[in-house]
Amino acid sequence: SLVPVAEQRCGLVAIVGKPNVGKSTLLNALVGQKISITSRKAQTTRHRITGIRTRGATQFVFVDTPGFQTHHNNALNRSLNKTVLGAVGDVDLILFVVEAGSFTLADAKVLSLLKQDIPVLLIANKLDNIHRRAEIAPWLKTMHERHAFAEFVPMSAKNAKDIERLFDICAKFLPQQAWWYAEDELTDRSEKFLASETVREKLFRLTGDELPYTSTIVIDKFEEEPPAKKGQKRLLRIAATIVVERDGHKAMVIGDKGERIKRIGMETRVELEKALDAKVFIEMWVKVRSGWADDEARVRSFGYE
Ligand code: GDP
Ligand code: K
Ligand code: MG
Repeated sequence: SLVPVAEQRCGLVAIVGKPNVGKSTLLNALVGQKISITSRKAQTTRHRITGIRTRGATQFVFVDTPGFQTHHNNALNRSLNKTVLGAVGDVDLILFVVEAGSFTLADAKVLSLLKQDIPVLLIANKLDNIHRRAEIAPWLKTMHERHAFAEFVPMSAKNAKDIERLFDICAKFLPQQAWWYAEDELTDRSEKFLASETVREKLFRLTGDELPYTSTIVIDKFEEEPPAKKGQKRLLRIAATIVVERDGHKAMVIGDKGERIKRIGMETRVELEKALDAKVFIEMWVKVRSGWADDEARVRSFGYE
C-alpha cells in the first residue's frame, strides 16, 4: 500500500438495530460484496459477521449483528442476544440503524443496550420509502431528544452515493493506527461458513414464510481439490444438511418430487461458484431434530456460541 503506517486509520464499526431494518444490506454495500445474507425474514443473520473495507487511509472493520430479539425467550434467541452485546462492547463507533421516520419499542430496547461512552450514528435507512422528505425533519428532532447521537444520517443502503457519504462520516471516528488486515481482504469468515450461510439464504428465500426460522444448516463435508490442469478451477465438494424441527417442515424443504431442495442446491452452487471462484459440487440432506432451538447444548453444537 502507498499509505504510510503513520497515516493509517483503523477501527471497529458495529452495525446494530432491530430485525429487518437493513443492517446486512448496509454491510454488503459498505464492503462492496455480498458477505452477509439478507432476506425479508427476521432472524436471517445469526452470527457476528466481520466485513472489511479499506478506503483511502482508513480501514473499516464492520461487525454485522443479528437483530436484537425481544419476543421469544428460547436458547437460540438468548444466544443471538449475547452475540449482539458482545459485538458492541468494544468498538469505536456504532451505527444504530432504524427505518427512517419510525422508532418502535424494539428500536428503543436496542438503543438502551448501547454503552454510553461509544459514539452512535443514527442511520435513518430506507429513506427511499419516504415520499415526502419534509416529514423527516420533525422526526429527526424527536430522535435528537432520545439520545445524544454523534450524527444523523438519513440514507438508503441501496444508494451508492449515500454509502460513499457514510464512509466519509465514519472515518472521522476511527483512531490513527496501523491496519489490521491486508488492503484487499473483505471478511474474516471462512469459505465453509459462507457455504452454510448461502444454503440458509436460499432455504429462507425459497420457502418464504412457511418454514419457521428454527431451521439450521450443518456442513458435513467441505473438501477442496486443486485444479487438475493449469487454467482450470479448483473443485469444492460440499455436503450440507438442513436441520428442521418437524416432519412437516422436512416435506416442505424437499418439495414436490424433490423440486425445492434441488433448486436450493442449484442456486447455492451457482452463487458459491461465483463467490469462491471454484467449481462446486453440492449434496443436500434434510434431517429432523425436534426442539433443537430450545436445547442449549444443541444450539452450541450447531455453532452458536
Ligand atoms: P437486517 O435484518 O437488519 O439485516 O435487514 P436486511 O439487510 O436483511 O434487510 C431487510 C429487508 O429490507 C430486505 O428486504 C432489504 O432488501 C430491505 N432493505 C434494506 N435496505 C433498504 C433500503 O435502503 N431501502 C429499501 N427500500 N429497502 C431496504
Ligand atoms: K432480515
Ligand atoms: Mg441481517
